[in-house]
Amino acid sequence: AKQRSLLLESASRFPLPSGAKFSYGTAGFRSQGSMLASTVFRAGILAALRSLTTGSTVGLMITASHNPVADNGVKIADPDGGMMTQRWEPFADALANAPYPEHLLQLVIQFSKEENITIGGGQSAQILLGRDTRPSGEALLEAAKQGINAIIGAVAIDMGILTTPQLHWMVRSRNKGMKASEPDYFTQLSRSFKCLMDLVPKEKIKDRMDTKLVVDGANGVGGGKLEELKKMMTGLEIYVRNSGKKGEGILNERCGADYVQKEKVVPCGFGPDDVGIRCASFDGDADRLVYFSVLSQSSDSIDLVDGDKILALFAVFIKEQLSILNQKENELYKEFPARLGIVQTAYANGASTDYLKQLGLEVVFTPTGVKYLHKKALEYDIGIYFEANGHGTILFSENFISRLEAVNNELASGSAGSEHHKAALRLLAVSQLINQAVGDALSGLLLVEAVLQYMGWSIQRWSELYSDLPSRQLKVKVADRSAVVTANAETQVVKPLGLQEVIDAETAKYNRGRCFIRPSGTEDIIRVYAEASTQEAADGLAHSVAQHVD
Ligand code: NG1
Ligand code: ZN
Repeated sequence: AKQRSLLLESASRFPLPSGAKFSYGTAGFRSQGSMLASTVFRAGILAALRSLTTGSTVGLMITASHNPVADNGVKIADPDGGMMTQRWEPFADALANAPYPEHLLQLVIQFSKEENITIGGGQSAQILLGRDTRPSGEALLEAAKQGINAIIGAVAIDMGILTTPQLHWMVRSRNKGMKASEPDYFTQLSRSFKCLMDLVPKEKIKDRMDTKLVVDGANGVGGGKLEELKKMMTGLEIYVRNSGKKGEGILNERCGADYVQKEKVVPCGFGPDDVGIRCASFDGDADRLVYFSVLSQSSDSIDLVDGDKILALFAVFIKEQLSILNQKENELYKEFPARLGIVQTAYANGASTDYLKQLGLEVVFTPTGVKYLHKKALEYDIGIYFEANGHGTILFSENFISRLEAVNNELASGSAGSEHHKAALRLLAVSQLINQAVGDALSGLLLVEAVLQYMGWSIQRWSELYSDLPSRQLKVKVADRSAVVTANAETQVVKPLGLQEVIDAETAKYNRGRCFIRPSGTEDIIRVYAEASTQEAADGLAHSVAQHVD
């Protein structure tokens, strides 16, 4: 009875805006920040129930990533630090759209019954809260707290302003019983980075490439965090622009990873003086990372080094370490089998997939959205996944890590300092550096830098691993995006009937043509992607297919 009145009373403070329809989508709820108080309040309830039923800490992050500054959003991190289980998404949607407090209460009662969740039975729930730098974030955080407090036994812990991956990392670390504060995060990243740098082969150090790096922080949360992390590190000369400090510019406006990747032009704050220098862009909540270099003094064109190429760089490095571990001439040689898997989506540039397959790697595809890629990558000893837009990470299985630790221990006594031993140490350091919960621009950046030093590669040399096929992405506004249904990792249209045949016929007209369409999970549009041997051809293919979507 106490729970009922508490919930009803709290819910009455957060009325649903009229005419709104919320959907958990690809990456949580998103909308105009001013529309979201009721949604975030309800997400607080959702997070509390998720924590109660798992008996572990969960996370709630308030961010709209690369979207405009007036937008905001909310998503839940599960106990392992990953995205909330998809099984709960229908309940999340129902909760977010319940018209009145009574409906909300009924939904909570009914769902708790179905999921065997006992509220007020003395169990406790713990929810870590984080938000990015958006102005609407503070009030929304308060709404989340009230949602959590509306469930008896649930406790909100405000972690302050964070990058999305920091919050996911904290949830994961806390549930593993490890240190989980922000200083712990910075310490883990800087230590494992140093470890990798110390393992750079001596002969590579003499022709060591430039250590200078300029980072576009999208005027979001990542720039400031990088500046904090920088204080704990040596070996890199990092300059941050679009850091989000007052007066420097607007969040995600003409800057950031999404802008750079989609528009392929120089972001705000960068220009002729940066020609040839290694540059990187974060998105607004620092879970995406792309690199680029400014090509000429006179134009705004860039050489984009996207998520696919970051993936290729990591894959080459990991594969090399695994082959060192498996060299027969190693002292204490033992076979060290490891299943290495690469996960991409249909947006991966065709040239990247060809390159990875030529290396003999196993490449698999999933639908768009990190939740799908992450799940697939978990099936391997080492799973590397990246979206072309720069969201990705490397996952190590627990079994693999313990085998690696065992090898490391054995070698540390017998042949410490051997190549064999160093390869094991490098892989262990990577597993510490790279965020195991979710894609993370900060940790990804440090790994890219360490690997470039190891290879002795400039950004130009890295970019030449393969040349991207020209591509074009278009958005088509439609009355009902759910009319388009796809299959085979979104590469085939199954509804409306006949549309796939049209796409096939158009695609066949182009050399190296590839084209697919899919409904966006975050915007009210259909996305069209086309690739072909020239830019004109890719544009032509995308536009002709877009006409048939309308
Ligand atoms: P949608 O709107 O479903 O295409 C976009 C990105 C995804 C992912 C999500 C979540 C593209 C083409 N799509 O999803 O890769 O990052 O946002 O932020 O970039
Ligand atoms: Zn993001």
